[in-house]
Amino acid sequence: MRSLSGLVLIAIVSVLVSCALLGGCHSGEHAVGAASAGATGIATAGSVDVADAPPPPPYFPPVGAALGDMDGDGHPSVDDAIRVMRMLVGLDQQYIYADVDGDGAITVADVIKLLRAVVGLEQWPFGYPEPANQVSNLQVQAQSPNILVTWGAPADTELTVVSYEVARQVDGGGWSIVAAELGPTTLQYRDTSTQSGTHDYQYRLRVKYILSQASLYTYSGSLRFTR
Ligand SMILES: [Ca+2]
Ligand SMILES: [Ca+2]
Repeated sequence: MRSLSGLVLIAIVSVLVSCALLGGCHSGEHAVGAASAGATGIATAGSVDVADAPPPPPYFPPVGAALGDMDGDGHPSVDDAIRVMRMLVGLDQQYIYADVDGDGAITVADVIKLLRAVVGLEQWPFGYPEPANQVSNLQVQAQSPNILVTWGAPADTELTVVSYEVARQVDGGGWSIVAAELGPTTLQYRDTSTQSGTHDYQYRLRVKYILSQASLYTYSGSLRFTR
């Protein structure tokens, strides 16, 4: 199955390389000279044997890499494009670095744009991912018999928020998720499952964004609460 997937990918990439060179699948008119010069680069890069030596998972570029630079070497390559293709066809988890045109989804257009950069038809780099910022002003208040958790939406990012995840710790024990997927417009959570007696509660919250991005956790202060 693995080698079949690899062959399919090679076939698809071959078609896309043709599209990128001819400009017929995307946008169009480019100097013949540029396309000819690029063709040499593609032929060389095309010798990568995907079927026999797929790149090792998890295919995530290092922090700070440019969009589309999936292997983090600072340059666009067919290998980068293959990694985006693998996400596109569901072989790997999708990741924001593969969204080179920044439209919030990984599509064939991203692969074509990347391949066009490989042959010099697109300017490189395409830019950098938006930061997956944390929430602001996380607060907890006693509203007996519940605890109310409130926060502010993350600032300074254009990334689309998918959901918020809230977890709770009681008396310094382990963290348990009390709300896994609160909607993107939600800015509070009422904890109705407080325990009887007096306990110390702490909450942490993270933002889940599109394309498998998540913020770091934001931690509340500790609240001693009696029910
Ligand atoms: Ca690269
Ligand atoms: Ca895209």
